[in-house]
Amino acid sequence: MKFSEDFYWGGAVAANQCEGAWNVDGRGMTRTDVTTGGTVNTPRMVTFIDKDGNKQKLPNHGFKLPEGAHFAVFDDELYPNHDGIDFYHHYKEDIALLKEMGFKMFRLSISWSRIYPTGEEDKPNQAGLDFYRNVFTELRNAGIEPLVSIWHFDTPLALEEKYGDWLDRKYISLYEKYVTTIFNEYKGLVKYWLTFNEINNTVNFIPDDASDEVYQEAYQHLHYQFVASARAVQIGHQIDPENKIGCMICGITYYPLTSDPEDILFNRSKWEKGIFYCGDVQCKGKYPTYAKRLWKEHNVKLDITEQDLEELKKGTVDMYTFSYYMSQAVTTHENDDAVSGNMSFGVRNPYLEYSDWGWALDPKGLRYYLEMIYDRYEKPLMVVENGLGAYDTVEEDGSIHDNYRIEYYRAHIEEMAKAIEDGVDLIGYTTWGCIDLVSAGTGEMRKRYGFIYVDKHDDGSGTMKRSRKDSFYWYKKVIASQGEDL
Ligand code: P53
Repeated sequence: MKFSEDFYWGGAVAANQCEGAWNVDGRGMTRTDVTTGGTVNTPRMVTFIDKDGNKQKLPNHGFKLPEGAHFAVFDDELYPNHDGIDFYHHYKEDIALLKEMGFKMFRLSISWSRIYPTGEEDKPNQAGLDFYRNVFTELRNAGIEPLVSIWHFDTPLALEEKYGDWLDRKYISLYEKYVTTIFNEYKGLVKYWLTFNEINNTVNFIPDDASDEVYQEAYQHLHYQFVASARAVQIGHQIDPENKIGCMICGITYYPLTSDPEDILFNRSKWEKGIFYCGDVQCKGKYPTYAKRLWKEHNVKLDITEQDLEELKKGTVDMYTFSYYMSQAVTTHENDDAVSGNMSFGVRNPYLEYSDWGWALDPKGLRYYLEMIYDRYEKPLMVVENGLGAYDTVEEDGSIHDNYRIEYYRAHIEEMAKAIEDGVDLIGYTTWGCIDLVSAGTGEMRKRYGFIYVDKHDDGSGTMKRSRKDSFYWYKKVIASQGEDL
């Protein structure tokens, strides 16, 4: 038996991608509420009114609100996250389906702006607190352990408009207020927490030729989030010593395309900047040696106080969790074979196949990542996102034969089993989008990840009816056999 009896098999979603009910029960807005749908080739756009009162939109990736502008929702645009898959009103039915699959853990996030609509209220919004209490209670009754992301890209929009995107120290105390509220409120109901989803995206996805100003803001943004995360770990432990609080890193396994030493060094800088930088601070409690070199490369000067450094030391995480979808080959050489997808994901690796969205399918890269990271930190690990975004076809009788998804999961679970045999302390696996939901990158519904199909489409139509794909029955069997019957 490679996977222990208490291994957390499950799945994951995020509030803004599944809940819908964007303006219900006092919820405040967040960036996704002003972000349109896109496709694999066309970016999602953020809508706003500029300082002269004109309607404008700019690509979501790398977006920064221009001086004097205000975010705005336009009548003639479609915002897929407004309705999501209406988990807000379907959670009982959804949790019943997860229970049927035998889930041990369900990862979901709390929407900050349901609790503090503008981020600056003194008192939390009771309706928001009640909603999550009901969801967590429902999960507990189903025998499913909740794993809660405190922040999944959803800063209250009012804060972003006022203070920029984590560009003000004020965020640390506002986040502290929010986490104190939820740790107190859900004490005894929730034990596993993640402070910031894919915290490393901020630097990892900066284009290589970005300006020093872009780097300056990204590293400063991250510094405030590191301190906020460290404060949350300390507060969470004070409120309930049983709490287990983790970091969450977007795990991409980087490979050099050639053996040219320049490529080897370039690859190393991808790991340092993109992957290790955040994990090192959050797991080891201090900035790594190479941080100074990274900052120098872009003339970055950070607002860091002595007190901040103390907080980082005291607030190291209990576990390292990460998402894993793909590896990425990188090179310093001229190369026309860039992977076309909804983001730049390096150059084509001739040994791998790619998803319809240009993501490299690489289960071995998962084992490599697990073993490398475990050796570096020696903390319990969880894979909290993994999955294949794919087009599904509903047959006339309503069945969905998603064999490609089953194959993807089978291969990744096999590699996790090898890592466990090699001694890695892997404690859980929550697959991404176990229920179909709105894609973060493209805003599409047709990029589906689920075991559970949701009748919702990119033009906004659909009954929201849930149904079981073939992978539903397969995953049920995998969980029942503790990962033996693949
Ligand atoms: P979608 C990029 C690369 C790897 C993971 O992504 C990423 C992203 C951002 O799109 O995000 C995570 O929906 C994220 C989820 C997201 C999931 O991966 O673009 O934590 O919110 O849905 C899959 O296919």
